[in-house]
Amino acid sequence: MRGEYTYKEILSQPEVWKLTLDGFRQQIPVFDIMHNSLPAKVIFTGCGSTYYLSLSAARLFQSLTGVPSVACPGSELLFFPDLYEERSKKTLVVAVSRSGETTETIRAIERIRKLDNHRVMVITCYPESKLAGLSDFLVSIPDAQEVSVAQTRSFSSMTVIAECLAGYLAGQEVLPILGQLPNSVRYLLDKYEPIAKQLGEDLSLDRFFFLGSGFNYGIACEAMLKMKEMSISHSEAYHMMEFRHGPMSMVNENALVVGLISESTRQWDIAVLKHMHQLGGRILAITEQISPEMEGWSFQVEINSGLPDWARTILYLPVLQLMAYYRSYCKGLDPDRPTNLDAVVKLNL
Ligand code: F1P
Repeated sequence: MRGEYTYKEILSQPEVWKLTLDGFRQQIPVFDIMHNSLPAKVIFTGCGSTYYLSLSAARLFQSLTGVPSVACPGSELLFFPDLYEERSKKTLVVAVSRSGETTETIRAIERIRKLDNHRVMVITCYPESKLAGLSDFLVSIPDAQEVSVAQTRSFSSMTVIAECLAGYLAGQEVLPILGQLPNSVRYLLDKYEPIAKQLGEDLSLDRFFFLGSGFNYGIACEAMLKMKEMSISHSEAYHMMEFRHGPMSMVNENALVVGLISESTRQWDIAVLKHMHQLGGRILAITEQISPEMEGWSFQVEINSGLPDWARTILYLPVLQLMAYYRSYCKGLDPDRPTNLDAVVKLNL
């Protein structure tokens, strides 16, 4: 059946995140090596979904540990290393890749390995992959592997690991905090599948905008990519406030504007979404707590996790994965097999 694997993989996230957290517990010695001597700089890198993951991970890592952290696509690190590398600084490069076989990421890491002062951590679902073989520190989550081409549970599980990494190295009580994620995602998938279906199957919508700031920007980008890959729809992602600086010209009654509301910028985020509603757009607000000011003009997903912004960020995504799945299916496409796309981009360079 079309989309069979994607659907199962999205719904399996509660169990797979649990296994991911168990795996983290077992791999704590890997992180302990770093605990006593944090790097002076961290570079997160990946391609496509795993670049977007890197964007959120870098924000998280810097915000929790205070260590300056940047994110870049594997190709940019390969072609323009001077923009990212500071050879005198003890640097940790975290390469993220579901497959561990993406050419640009591998090439970038092969270069990095020749540098003094640089260590490589790989986060992947394939411990036997070529990229894994290039790591000084390896964190693998085979339970999150997928049959589908578009990443869903692999992306979210690798994000959970990035949250664990940042939280643990920052001295947070990571497992009690992040241990709540599997139940929270189960609640969200159960409660909000009908909204995801309703909006996904609404073919009067012809453009999608995903807005999020800080930790949530990378997640907004990933939601945008799911909509594009699975359903071949016009889909864009922006930092929340950036949307007013031009892109809002595209808002009309056929637009869905999805706001990933952060608690720390809540009033600003709500103001942007209200404005987009006034311009005729339909609004989906994803928020920790619904407040009366959001009633009447938006669809709402209430996360209700009790978690801080940094720990909650991955919870914004699963309902949006379902929305992309339903739109794809409704358009007669196969969510498991996005147009023109393979699971790994391997280049003969
Ligand atoms: C990255 C990636 C995916 C994309 C497609 C091709 O792969 O670009 O984001 O959806 O499947 O590969 P990886 O390096 O994370 O395996």
